[in-house]
Amino acid sequence: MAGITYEDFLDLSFDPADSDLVCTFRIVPADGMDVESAASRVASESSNGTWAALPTGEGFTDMRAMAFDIEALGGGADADGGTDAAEIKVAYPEGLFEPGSMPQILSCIAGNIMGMKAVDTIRLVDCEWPEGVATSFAGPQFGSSVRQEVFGADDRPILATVPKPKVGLSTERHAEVGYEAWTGGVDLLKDDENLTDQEFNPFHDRLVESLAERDAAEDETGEPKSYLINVTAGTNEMLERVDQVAAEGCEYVMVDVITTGWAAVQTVRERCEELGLAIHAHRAMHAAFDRLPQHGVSMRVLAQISRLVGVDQLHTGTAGLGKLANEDTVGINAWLREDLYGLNDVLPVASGGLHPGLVPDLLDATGTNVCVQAGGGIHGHPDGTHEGAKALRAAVDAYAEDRSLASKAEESPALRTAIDEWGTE
Ligand code: CAP
Ligand code: MG
Repeated sequence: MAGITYEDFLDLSFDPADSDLVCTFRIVPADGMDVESAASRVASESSNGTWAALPTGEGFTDMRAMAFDIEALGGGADADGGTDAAEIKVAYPEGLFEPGSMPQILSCIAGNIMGMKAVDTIRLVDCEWPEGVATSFAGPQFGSSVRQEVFGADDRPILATVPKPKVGLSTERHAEVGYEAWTGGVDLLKDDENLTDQEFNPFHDRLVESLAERDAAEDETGEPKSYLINVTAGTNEMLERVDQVAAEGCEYVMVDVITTGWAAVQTVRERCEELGLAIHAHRAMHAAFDRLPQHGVSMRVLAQISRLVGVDQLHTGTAGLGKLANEDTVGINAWLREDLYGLNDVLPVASGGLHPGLVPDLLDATGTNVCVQAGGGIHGHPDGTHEGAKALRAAVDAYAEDRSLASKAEESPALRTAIDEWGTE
C-alpha cells in the first residue's frame, strides 16, 4: 500500500538540516522490539505518524521526523538487565512547530511517546534548539544581569531566603522574618512554593507589609533589597497578582513554573515585559519528570524550556550538596549561560538543605554568578533568623575575599555558631 509507515521514520544516513530541532532520547525497547523499530515508532508518533499505514496525497505537507542516529548503551543500561538500551537522535522539521508555543512543541517531543508500548522507558535527555525555534520565544528579559543591576553584588552571589515553617506564619510575622533576614545581609525574601493566597496570610496584605519592611531594611542597611512573592495561581488571577506587584513597587515575581504550566509562564512573561518585572522560577514537581534516569524529561531540557519561555532565575540544584537529589547542576548551569542566538542567560539558583558551611564547596562547583537560597539554613540558626542571615552573608563574603570560613568565623560569631551547629559538609 502507498503511504507512510513506521519504516519511513528511520534513516541512519539522514543528515539533519540546520533548521531542524534535534532531540536525544534514551530508550529501552519493549520485549520483542528491536531498537530500530522502537526508534522509528518514536519519530513517527512524535511527528505525523500513527500505528496504521497512512495514505498521503494532495493537501499534505510532509512534517515527518527522522530517527537518524542510534547508539547502543550496552549491558546494564536497561532497567531489566537487558542489553538493548540505546540513545537515539531524532530530527524534527522546523515547520512542524508553531512558533512561540511551548505547549505545542512538548505535545510533539514529550507527548504520546512517553506512554508508547513500543518502549519500556523513554527519556528526553537533550535538545539542540535551532535558531528559528529558539528565537520564536521571548527568552529572559534580564537574566543574570539582575545580580549586578538590581543588587550591585559584584563578585558575590546574591542571597535569598524562604521563611520557615513553609506555611502558617501570619502576614505580620512573615514580614518581620523578612526584615530580620534582609537586615542580616540577605538580598531577597522568597515565598515558599505552597504559600500563595491563604486565609492565614493573604497575598495582597503580605505584599504590602513585606515591602514596607523591605523599605525599612534598605534604609537601615543602605543596600538594595527585593521580594520574590509567589504569584502562582490557577486562572487570570495570576496576572492580577503580577499587576499588584508592579503597582506596589517590587522588582520581581516568583512563579512555580512546572505546576503552573508553560503556557501560563509565557503569559506571565509577556505581562512582566510590559511592567519591567523579573521572573524567579521555582520548579516544584520537576522530579516527577526527571528523577528516574530512564524515563521522563531531563532537568536539562526543563531548564532549556525555562530559558526559552523567559524566566530570569531558575532553581537548578546544589551540585550534590544539601537535601535534594539533583541532576548535573554544573552542566545545566553551563547551558543556561551558553550563547543562544543572542537570548539572555538565566541566573541559576542553588537551594535545598543549604547552610553557611556548604558555601565554599557549592561556589567551587557553581561559580559566583548564582543565587544561593537557604530556608532552614538561616531560620534554623540557634540564634534566630537575623544571625542566620549574617552567617550566610559572612560565608559568601569570605568566598569573595578568598578567605577560609574558619578565618572569617573569627570575626563573625554568627558564622562560628552556624559552623558549630551544622559543620561544613
Ligand atoms: C528550600 C526550599 C526549596 C527547595 C527547592 C524547600 O528550603 O524552600 O523549595 O530547595 O528545591 O521548600 O525545600 P531549605 P530545588 O533551604 O530549608 O532546604 O531548588 O531543588 O528545586
Ligand atoms: Mg520551598
